[in-house]
Amino acid sequence: MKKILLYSFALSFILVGCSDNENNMPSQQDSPMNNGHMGGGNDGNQGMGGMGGGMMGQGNIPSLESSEGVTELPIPPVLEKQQGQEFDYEVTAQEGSTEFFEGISTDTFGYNGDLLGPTLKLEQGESVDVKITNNLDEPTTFHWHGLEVPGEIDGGPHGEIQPGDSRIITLEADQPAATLWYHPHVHGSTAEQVFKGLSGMLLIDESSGSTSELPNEYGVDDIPLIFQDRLFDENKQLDYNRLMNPDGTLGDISIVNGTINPKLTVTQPVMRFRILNGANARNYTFRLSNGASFTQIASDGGLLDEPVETDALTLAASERAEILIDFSSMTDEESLAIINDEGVELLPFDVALDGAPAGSAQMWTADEPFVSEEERTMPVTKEIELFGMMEMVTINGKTFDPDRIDLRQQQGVTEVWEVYNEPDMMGGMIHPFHIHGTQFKIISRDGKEPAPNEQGFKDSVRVEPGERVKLLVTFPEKGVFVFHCHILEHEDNGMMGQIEVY
Ligand SMILES: [Cu+2]
Repeated sequence: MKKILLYSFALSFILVGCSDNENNMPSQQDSPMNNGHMGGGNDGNQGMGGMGGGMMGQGNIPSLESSEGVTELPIPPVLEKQQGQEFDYEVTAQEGSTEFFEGISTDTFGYNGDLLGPTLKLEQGESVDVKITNNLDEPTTFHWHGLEVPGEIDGGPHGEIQPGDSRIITLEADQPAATLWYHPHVHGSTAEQVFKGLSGMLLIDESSGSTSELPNEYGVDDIPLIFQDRLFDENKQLDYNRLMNPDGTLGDISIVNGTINPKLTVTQPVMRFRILNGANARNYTFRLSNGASFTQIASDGGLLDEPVETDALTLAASERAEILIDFSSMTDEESLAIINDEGVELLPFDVALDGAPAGSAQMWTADEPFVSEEERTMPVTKEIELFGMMEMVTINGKTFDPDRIDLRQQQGVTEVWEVYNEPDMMGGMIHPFHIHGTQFKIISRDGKEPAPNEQGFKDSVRVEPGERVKLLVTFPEKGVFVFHCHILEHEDNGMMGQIEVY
């Protein structure tokens, strides 16, 4: 994936269009992103249709409400390095309470706090010792989603930490700079623990010697955005067992970085956003409220082979993307927001550039295809069939058994996986397929080259009903890893298998 630095150019995407809130529906015109296989992930298209009736899974997708823009977006703090300890960082899962609604306390879970977790920042090539502690009343695990670590410390279902217990593990950031995250993965309770608030960002920074000119001042022009939807009961509690949907729990309340009704004050002309779809199940298609385009620069596992200019970005649960938005031509009077496909304002911006210099960011291009001819023509050696809905979900006809190894693959040896989403009589639904312990390449979707914004490393991939996706998979570390659907309720219902890397 050799990059040629092309030139430093001012992002000149024109921020035109209506600035008045009543006319901010997204443009309906097709963009390259929205053609073909990219089009199925719309918020309103969770399944493939034909799933009518309230009891039938996600047939009724609750609309989110627009942010009223009252609370400045909180930025998760960067986790500070410990001094004089036998470990560098400490991450503790704990109970807490959060005031989502004024004057009302909601019981939540968090890492080192009441909700979500601090951002763990590792430098490329760095190795750190992390003390993980479970202060919950139930077992949990600490999964480093997207980090290529040995199975033993991956924090999958075998990595349970019992209540009150701790463990020190060594995490090595031996992979490209990327936006990753961490969350629990205890079998049968992952969905509930994430729903209650356990998620945090894990960033791999470029090594300090790098010459990247991308915005990288955390919290200033480099902003993590964790998008989630939540369903509250009449007492404004996250009573998971009452509220959950076995086909993927969807909420009507949008939270960004754990906050309802957020807004973000923008002070820099070019902003980098690290977007995580941290929902249990909801698919998001992000747009700008004025229909302007933005630049996607990274996928799950790092920078794209080439940046992609687009006006829509679809992410299924657990997928990430990094984008640049150029605010430099905006006036203080114009309004702008990140919206979803229904025009719901998820994150309004308050632009206050105050004479900041014109924006620029260094772009690059690739001098060879992301997937080589040799890689593209390799034979399929692993076949995965995703099937079902609700409690009846399977991979290759089976549900998860922690004592069964489903597949084996040799460390460092690349194989082609073909993932097929078998439709059912209801049509089927999108399953976001995630493999632990690897950043893979998407070779093709139904034989066709993936969209430019999927020509970068991935650890999760949306698979549409009836679609066959070919992946180029290499495991750099040994151990037992799981692969599963990242609709967390499907995962808890057993839509998961195990691979032993030897
Ligand atoms: Cu699924």
